[in-house]
Amino acid sequence: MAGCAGKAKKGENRPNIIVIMADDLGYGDVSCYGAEEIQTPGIDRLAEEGLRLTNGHCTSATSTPSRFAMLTGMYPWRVGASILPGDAPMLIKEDMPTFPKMLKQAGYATGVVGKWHLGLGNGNLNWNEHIAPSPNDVGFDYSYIMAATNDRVPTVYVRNGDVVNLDPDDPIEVNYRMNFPGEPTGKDNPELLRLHPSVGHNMSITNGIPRIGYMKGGKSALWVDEDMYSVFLEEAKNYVKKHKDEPFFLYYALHQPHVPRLPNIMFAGKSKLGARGDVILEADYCVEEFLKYLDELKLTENTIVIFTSDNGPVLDDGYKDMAEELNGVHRPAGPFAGWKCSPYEGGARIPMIVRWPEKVKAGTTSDALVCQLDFCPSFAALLEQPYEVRDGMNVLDALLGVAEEGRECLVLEGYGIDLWLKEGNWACIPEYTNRRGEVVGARLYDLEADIAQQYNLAEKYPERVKEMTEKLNGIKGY
Ligand code: NG6
Ligand code: CA
Repeated sequence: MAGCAGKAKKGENRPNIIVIMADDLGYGDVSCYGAEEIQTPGIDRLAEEGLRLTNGHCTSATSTPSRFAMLTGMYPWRVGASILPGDAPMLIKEDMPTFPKMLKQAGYATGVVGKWHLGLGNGNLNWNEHIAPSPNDVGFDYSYIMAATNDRVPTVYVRNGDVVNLDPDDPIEVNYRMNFPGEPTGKDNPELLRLHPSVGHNMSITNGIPRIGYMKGGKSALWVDEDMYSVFLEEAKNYVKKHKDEPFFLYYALHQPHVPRLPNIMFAGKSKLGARGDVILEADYCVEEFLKYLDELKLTENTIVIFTSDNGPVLDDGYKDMAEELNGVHRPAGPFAGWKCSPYEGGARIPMIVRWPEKVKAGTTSDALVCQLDFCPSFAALLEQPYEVRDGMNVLDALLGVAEEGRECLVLEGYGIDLWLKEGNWACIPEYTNRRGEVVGARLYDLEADIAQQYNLAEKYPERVKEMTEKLNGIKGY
């Protein structure tokens, strides 16, 4: 494969860089990764025109930690990252090196559209005033985001640190501990709901959907879930249009297929898999339309588009949306064991496709071990930008399909600080003490012989468990 990529010189060739990140999309949810029950032609187009990585990882089996790692190049458990509420303070410190800051230094315009989930403000957030820090204080020139997740309040968009369409006479209040007097909740007012929770999700109600957290006011600013796909798609398109004549970076963070799964009428009922399948079709449509728009603007050739997901899939994630009942024989995590939140391949091995027509050979695949953690150091190398490497590595050649090898090892994370190590063919989850104080024995899997992680070989190979545990502890401690 040598010869299909070369290093760009500073200032000579600065390709646009776009990271499209889906939310909770599994390895097996995409037809170019083997899904048969659902077709994703938009995402498949990227694979046909680029490199499909089959051993690509997010660092973690949940959103906040994975996104933190992608944007900082640092393992998220170093800062104790975990799923954040909608009113959490900004997790990325203003003095931390970030992917967008590195690109700004290289002369790029930088924007983020979609799900943020990395905190805003410094605590005691007032949603009615300008919010800082926001993404604009950690490297993005432009941001159009939802603060956390689509199941968490406040259910409003925030543009460059200001709530969009807010009426000053109807201020927003948010509280994650207690309700505001007189405000209905999913728990007390099930008659107001059009989608019921299966677990949690019983606090404030927006658009007939109960959420996590309490919120009051801001009526004119509330989002409409069924329109979110188009709001973010139009924002993403406008961003590239505005910056088409200069190098730009866009982090386009899709909200699908995270709960609540509320497809637009264009997609409702269009998959065999119920609402979860429908919103995967919706996400795929967004990718397809967005790629067509890059064609229209003649940006396709010199733009690196990476498509990926923030963690593995889940069926029932807290709403009675029939995802389990209608799943049939579909395998959202593909051949892997585990799901979102679990310390197995299915939690953190996700789709990862790199398209760059100028440099990456079309229709290729690679099983090099790579991680979203590596995006920043790798592109810093491409652009010859100084970058203080912490945990991410320069695996540029693997990301471009020039080298067959990526990393030798990678630390991954389930839910909470539940770390495991992947090294070559081996996955090791060291012995640990769970929240109930019980000791859970070590687990060791040979991924080459046992991709579904069915056979725990820890007792058979205690030396390997010991070595891998020490290695993991060493990485934790450095
Ligand atoms: C969990 C929520 C889940 C989802 C997840 C975050 C409950 C019972 N579960 O706490 O629905 O919101 O957080 O998902 O509330 S993530 O993809 O953003 O990490
Ligand atoms: Ca997620």
